[in-house]
Amino acid sequence: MAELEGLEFGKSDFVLLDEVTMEQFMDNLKLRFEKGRIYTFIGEVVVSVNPYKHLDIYGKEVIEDYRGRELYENPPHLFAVADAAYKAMKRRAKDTCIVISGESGAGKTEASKYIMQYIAAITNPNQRAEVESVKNVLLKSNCVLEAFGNAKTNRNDNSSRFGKYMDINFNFNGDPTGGHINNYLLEKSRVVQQQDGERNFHSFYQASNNDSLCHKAVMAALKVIGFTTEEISSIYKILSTILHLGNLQFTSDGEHVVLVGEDTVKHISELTSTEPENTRKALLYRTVATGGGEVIEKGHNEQEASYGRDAFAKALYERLFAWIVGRINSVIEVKDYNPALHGKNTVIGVLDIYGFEIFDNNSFEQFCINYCNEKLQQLFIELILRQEQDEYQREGITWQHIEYFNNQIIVDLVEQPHKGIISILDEACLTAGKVTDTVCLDSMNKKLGQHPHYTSRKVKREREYWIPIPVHWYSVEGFLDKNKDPLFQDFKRLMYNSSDHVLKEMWPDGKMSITEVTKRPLTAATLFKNSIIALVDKLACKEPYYVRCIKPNEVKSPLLFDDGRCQHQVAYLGLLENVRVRRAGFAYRQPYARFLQRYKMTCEYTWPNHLMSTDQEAVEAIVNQHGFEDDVAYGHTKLFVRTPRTLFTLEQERAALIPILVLFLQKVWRGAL
Ligand code: AD9
Ligand code: MG
Repeated sequence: MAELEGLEFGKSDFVLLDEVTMEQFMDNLKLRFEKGRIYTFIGEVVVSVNPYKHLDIYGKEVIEDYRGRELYENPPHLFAVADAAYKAMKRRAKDTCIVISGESGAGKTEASKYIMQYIAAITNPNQRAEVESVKNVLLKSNCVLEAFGNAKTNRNDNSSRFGKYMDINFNFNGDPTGGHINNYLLEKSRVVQQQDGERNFHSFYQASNNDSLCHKAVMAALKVIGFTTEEISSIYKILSTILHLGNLQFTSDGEHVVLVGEDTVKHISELTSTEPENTRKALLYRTVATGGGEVIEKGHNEQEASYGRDAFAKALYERLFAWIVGRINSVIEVKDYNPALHGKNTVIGVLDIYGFEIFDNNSFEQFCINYCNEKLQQLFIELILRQEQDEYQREGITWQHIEYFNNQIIVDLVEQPHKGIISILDEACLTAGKVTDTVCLDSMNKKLGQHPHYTSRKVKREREYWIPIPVHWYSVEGFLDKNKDPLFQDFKRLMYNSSDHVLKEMWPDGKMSITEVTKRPLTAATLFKNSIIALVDKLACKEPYYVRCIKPNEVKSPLLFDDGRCQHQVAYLGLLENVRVRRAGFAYRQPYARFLQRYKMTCEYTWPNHLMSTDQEAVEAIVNQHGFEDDVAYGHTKLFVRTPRTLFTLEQERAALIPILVLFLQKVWRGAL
């Protein structure tokens, strides 16, 4: 139980609420936010509310307060969770992961950075150069990934437009030896189109110099990580290429499509180290194989040419981003690790992934993001329950299963082979001929109409919406195209034939000739699904720690706690459920020795020392003296306490006794007794 905070700051653990109701939960959350206490526990989970102002709670002294301490010894904090994950990894050689979730602007990325800073600060006490260099690269990678993967949106000035999972590897000393970053679904559509008030990725503004301070920081970070001058130059040439593509227009001379601005093409071919004629051709024609195996060049119409240009720009950026991640990985990847020589290599994973996104008009991206959140929510429920059950079993305690909504049914609705939404979508994408979004919707209606969590409706402007998950509506408009995500092979070939080695490296599939390109690439939804399934598998085999972030208001104010918005988040994050699960069994558990150490002063048989043969017997004496017999269970190594009130009473008694004991000890020291 977190202490060192007075009751005026509310309950530092939601498990201590008198009753688990939404009202009490919200009152406590609000009170703590208003008092500047942005973190609150639910057992080992940290609930965090974005303060939208600088708080002096991340400095060196605070780090020292949390270093190596138990979760309940300090007020709730990200550092407490980071330390718990680190301790589990170091002491028990457990792979752990910290899953940070919450909606856009809730503070996930900031939290992940504080966690990484904490881990960096508490490791490598001997300042070994090679470990320092690994730490430096890990920390600097944030700056680069934010420049290329983040953008200003209407919800967050520094919104991550990709999901990030970073593994940090440790040696047996508990020092970082390397890491690996996985990135998920970069929102590449932003490259060609942004909503009003939003911006493109930060990198574009840094490159064109209205963000020169950030640009310097990114350049410095790139160099620290080890990007060569040639590589950095290629990166910025690609950014310029994309900007030029944005200026490229097409018109028609009545018969053919023509390019407006041959100069732009010249620039593009210079920047990409390609032949201008080939660039022109790739923009205006596509090579197709006829049924008879003949290869012909087919001219685009205006619409196709614009579509091709945009798809090319998006793909250039997506591949650039993936290449940067890969390049960072090549630097931080653990090499030459010999477990026989160096001991077990353990891992802490940190997941900073987009939370549920519900806009007025939700599209394919939101569908993917929300599916990912359903998967993570599934894992959360499963792991939290599984962890509880495992512990009760290990300790020989009888466990009463509690009811909770298992969202597996929703996950299945989306991902099941043959029957799920993604399968139906893929099927429509593979069908020859003109299958429209609405035809695909009809097919879903037919196959999923009876599903309790699926419904669709037609709304004005003849747009169709469907709903796989209650309260989430998606417009099917553009689904098929975004799922197919086509890019003409001509662009791939053009890039593969570039004499810029870095650029060429990003387009290995350009090697194939048109007649070889027969196998259909996997669709965007299937690729995403596969990557999320792999992610969940990775997380599931680790000991999980959770940070649940809440956004207090829509206007980035440090003063406003918007009750409705906050309650909504508490509900969909399943936080009340979390408290109930935690309380339904035994809210607290402590090893006998630790319990005894803390509360021995509250019992005459144990203070100052006990004469019993085991710590467990001494703990039983404390419990019996207070009449808490019905509220506890004795495990093999730990005492389990059902209701928070029991521990609360002991804490209060202890707090009342401390001043008396201090007086007593002072007298002893002064020789007065
Ligand atoms: V998104 O899904 O990537 O759009 P995040 O990552 O959840 O979102 P982020 O961490 O970027 O949100 O936080 C948004 C902004 O809130 C930051 O840029 C800070 O200005 C502010 N913030 C978040 N956490 C803190 C904090 N602990 N202290 C002070 C904070 N400010
Ligand atoms: Mg973020």
